[in-house]
Amino acid sequence: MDAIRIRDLEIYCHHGVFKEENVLGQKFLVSLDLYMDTRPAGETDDLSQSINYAEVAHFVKQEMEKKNYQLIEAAAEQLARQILLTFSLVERVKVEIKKPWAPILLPLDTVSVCIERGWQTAYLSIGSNLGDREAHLQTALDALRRRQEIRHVRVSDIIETEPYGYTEQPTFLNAAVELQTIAGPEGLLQICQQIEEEGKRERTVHWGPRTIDLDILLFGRDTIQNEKLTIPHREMHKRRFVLEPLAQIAPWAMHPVLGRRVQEMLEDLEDDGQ
Ligand code: PH2
Ligand code: MG
Ligand code: MG
Repeated sequence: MDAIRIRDLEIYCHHGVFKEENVLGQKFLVSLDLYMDTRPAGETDDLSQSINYAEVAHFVKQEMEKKNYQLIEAAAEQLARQILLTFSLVERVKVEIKKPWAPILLPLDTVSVCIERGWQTAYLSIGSNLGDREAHLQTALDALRRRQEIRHVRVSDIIETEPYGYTEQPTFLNAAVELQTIAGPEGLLQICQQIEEEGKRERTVHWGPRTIDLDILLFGRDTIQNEKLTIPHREMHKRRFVLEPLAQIAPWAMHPVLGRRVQEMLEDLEDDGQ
């Protein structure tokens, strides 16, 4: 992808584990790769179609001076986040922070951390089958939209569905959601769980009735398998209540393990598939 790059921007500030570093300060060198589409600006020669690298450089200085971190990891994490939140044309950013004067009592050129962060497209399935179901869904959507680290929320129609799995429970309202986020998959899971808690969801019967349920279906093309998280969602390809609304907003989204598109997975479902 195209990029605007800044190399070794010199900033004097006070990050460090040692007290001397916090008191005296030292020189830091910041390098950025700002990944974005430069074609609109390239074709029009118009700065308003791009980001102003002078503005970015001054922004970096301000952010680096705002707070003293112990770790350059933390300084880099915050800087990447603030750049992505402030310069919306930047899709992804690589941040390297070097410390040429790191006080380790040995000669060195530089020590640095280098991280890459960006906006990723993710898909969720949301559902409710208790109380004012539509209000629960709207509350969850509002909560997603209010999060700084989420943007471009798009929602399918809300559909009424028969309970799948444990069938002795009321019917559901379900919808699919597309969003972009700078939270990682674990971060997005935390956001979903927090919204469920705010919706007073009680976890009693597994697959049982719930005021609000938010499940991550897809996260970019990531595949994740650990105790907390399975992405893609392990049952998504079997569930009509997931695929039908998802096909409405993202028919061509790919399942990275099965290699099937959403529309194809929906067509594959048996007629009795729920
Ligand atoms: N969620 C479940 C189990 N069964 N059935 C429908 N129709 N809709 C759901 O959202 C749903 C379900 C577990 O989360
Ligand atoms: Mg669920
Ligand atoms: Mg769930």
